[in-house]
Amino acid sequence: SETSFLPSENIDPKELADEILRVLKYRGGKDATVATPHDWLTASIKVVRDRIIDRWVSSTKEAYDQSAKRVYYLSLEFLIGRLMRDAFSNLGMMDAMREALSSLGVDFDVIAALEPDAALGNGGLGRLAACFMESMATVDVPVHGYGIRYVNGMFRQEIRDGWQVELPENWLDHGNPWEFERRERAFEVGFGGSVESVTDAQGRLERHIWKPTERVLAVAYDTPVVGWRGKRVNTLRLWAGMSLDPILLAAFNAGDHIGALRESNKADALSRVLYPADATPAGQELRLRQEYFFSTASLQDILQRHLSQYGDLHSLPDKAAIHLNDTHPSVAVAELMRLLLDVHGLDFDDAWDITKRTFAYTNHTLLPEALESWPVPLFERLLPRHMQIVYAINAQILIEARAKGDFSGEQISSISLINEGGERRVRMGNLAFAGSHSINGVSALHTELMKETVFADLHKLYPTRINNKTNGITPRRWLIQCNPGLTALAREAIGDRFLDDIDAISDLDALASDAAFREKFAAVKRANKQRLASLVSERLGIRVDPSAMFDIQIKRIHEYKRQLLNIIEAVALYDQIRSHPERDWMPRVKFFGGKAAPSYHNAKLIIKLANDVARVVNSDPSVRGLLKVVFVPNYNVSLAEIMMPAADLSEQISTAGMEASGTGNMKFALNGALTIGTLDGANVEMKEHVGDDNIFIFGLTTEEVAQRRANGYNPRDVIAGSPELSQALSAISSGVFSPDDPDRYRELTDGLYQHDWFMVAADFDSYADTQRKIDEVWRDSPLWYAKAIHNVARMSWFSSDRTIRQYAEEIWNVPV
Ligand code: DL6
Repeated sequence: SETSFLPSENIDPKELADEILRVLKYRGGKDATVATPHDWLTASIKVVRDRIIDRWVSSTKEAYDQSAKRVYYLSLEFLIGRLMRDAFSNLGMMDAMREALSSLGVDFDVIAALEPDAALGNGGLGRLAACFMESMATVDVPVHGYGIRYVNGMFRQEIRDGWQVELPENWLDHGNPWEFERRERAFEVGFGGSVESVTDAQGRLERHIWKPTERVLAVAYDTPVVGWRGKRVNTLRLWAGMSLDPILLAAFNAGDHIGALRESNKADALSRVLYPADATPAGQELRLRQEYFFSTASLQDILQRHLSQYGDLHSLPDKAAIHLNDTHPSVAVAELMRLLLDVHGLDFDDAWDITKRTFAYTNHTLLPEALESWPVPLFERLLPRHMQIVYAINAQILIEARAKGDFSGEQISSISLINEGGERRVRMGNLAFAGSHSINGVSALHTELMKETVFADLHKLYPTRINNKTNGITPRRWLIQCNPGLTALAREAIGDRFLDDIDAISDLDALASDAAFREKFAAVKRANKQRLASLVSERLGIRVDPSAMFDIQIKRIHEYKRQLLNIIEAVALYDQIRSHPERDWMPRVKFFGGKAAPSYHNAKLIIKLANDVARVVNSDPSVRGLLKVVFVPNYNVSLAEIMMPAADLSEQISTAGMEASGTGNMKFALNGALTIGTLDGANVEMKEHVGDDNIFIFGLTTEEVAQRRANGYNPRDVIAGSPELSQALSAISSGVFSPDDPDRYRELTDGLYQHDWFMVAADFDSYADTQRKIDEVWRDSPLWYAKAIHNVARMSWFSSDRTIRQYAEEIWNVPV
């Protein structure tokens, strides 16, 4: 009923409480006296889910009835986090639900904290996919998200003796009340085998038939995704692997009980674990299998839906926009070609035209090590027909390039889908580019760099394809829901319009000069900091003072993101505070959080260093609490929801040219943190929006980084010229922070002296100077909060609603 979608004021908490009890009893088989907190959680989710289902059914029907063009968003990662709060908040039921539960003696916050994070992603790319799903439901774009239902998502990080330890995260242990298993929606997925050529009576080739030797099933699990005020509900369809023969009975009867489960185990493996690699290579056969598994299942599903509605595949590009989130699903280009050629009997030119008009691709990184490519022998063994198709596509694009006449041999080989230098490999980025009509970067700078670097030659061949779509974040999760204090303050000050149209948040700008408003704003920030301080005290036993500046760097641990620069600066500051006790230091807490890829040695060492520095600094009485360092373990979406609103200073300090966009930078600023950052990724555009005075930019630009590298950068000289840096590095390398193993960080510091690829030394002085300037602004709290308010007021352009509208209009050609 429509009344369910009115704001909470119109929902009677008493009726809601009765409904919860009914669900608990008839769908959970329990009554209130024996219900565990998990039972209450499940019942609460089912209550909101029921309301969502009504809209889900009507959204799906509406898209069908209107023959609307649908978007299909293929992503190997969806970093969703918790869903319950999102759903209640989007349906305006939060207050009523709190009251209803409390009348039953249940604390909403306690059960909400039990919901596991759906961590089906590594970092930025996966979280962007989750923000996009929410925004597409909000701005009314009909979409199916497609991915894998990993049983073990992102690992749980524990810190033992300062080191990262990875443990499996079993998010499905208590079942998943959000999802619907669709056994009837299952598709066969093949691997290996051979390709047969079928010829006609005259011996002319008619078609190819792929005869795989391995076959498994992909079974659909659907989760409804609800937009703001429940306007539209879309589907996230995740595939799970299932064996065609769950048990080999003959083997079992012959006593081979383990072997009897072989097929089943192989199928399970496809959707068992998320590869925990972010911007680091994950070159395992299983990974390629996962990529193909979810790509083919999604395409078969899409084609079946299209055929049942329209009966002909020539109209596919008019009715379906298939988006490739990074190269992970780019084998779909070859798979769509195979389905069109071999299964549906189209000719090559038609199939290729349909493919290019249907696909679009987003690139999320320029890091060479993260650009996927697969050894030709592996690709050929697992996907022999696709290998033939890749060669056929390659022939086509190389003919086009040669026909243009102005491509050198070197340029032709960089366009090729096959890297012939050394071990022959299939370049997945080139395949995605060749098979798409649109290729976008995720910030203005990144898009320009794509044109100049990795895709320079493909761009020359197809100059209209590359375009920019700067990332965004959903303001529902990243403001309204995670920062109820600021939301309430904004509603009181400027009314409710911003809830529906985030651009209206700009009305706050004028209040930056209003002392009374600034004080209220500061009080909200302080309460958010207090919440983080309590968490840190409970979980880590570290006491931090909420009146100190909370300086936060939370993101994946990677050398290019330069957590090391931040830690070295902490060491330098520690040294300064002890050497100059007479100075009026501004108290600071430096927070770190993030996971390292399990095989990334230096990243893990950086985590250990942060913890070693924290131990020494935090226990040194001569620091007098002026500096604290805290590494918060197991950074995930839920922790981000607590840390973003608590930040005063946001660290976005990557080596210029290396961070494609960033989205954490946007979340912090929207929650009133000031940014210290390089001119990298979306920081560049943030600076334009918030104004030069409201952001702290330091360090080398992209061009300067390139120049320094080209001119033979010598970090040793730079270090020698900076007494602060030299001292900090010698403290670290001589074991001041690792007395139990004095050489622990020698390798890390030697790397800085020898090559310093990420320009930590080159940017150090500029970074440290900027930090001291920031101290001076912090000292002037009216000035600080005025800047913070400007940040909140000027961030609306970074809403993923804006990003999605641009995708819809400029790439997918669907109305919004
Ligand atoms: O586009 C989302 C996000 C960007 O904001 C980050 O700058 C970028 O590092 C991240 N990339 C990845 C992919 N790594 N790979 N492949 O997460 O994408």
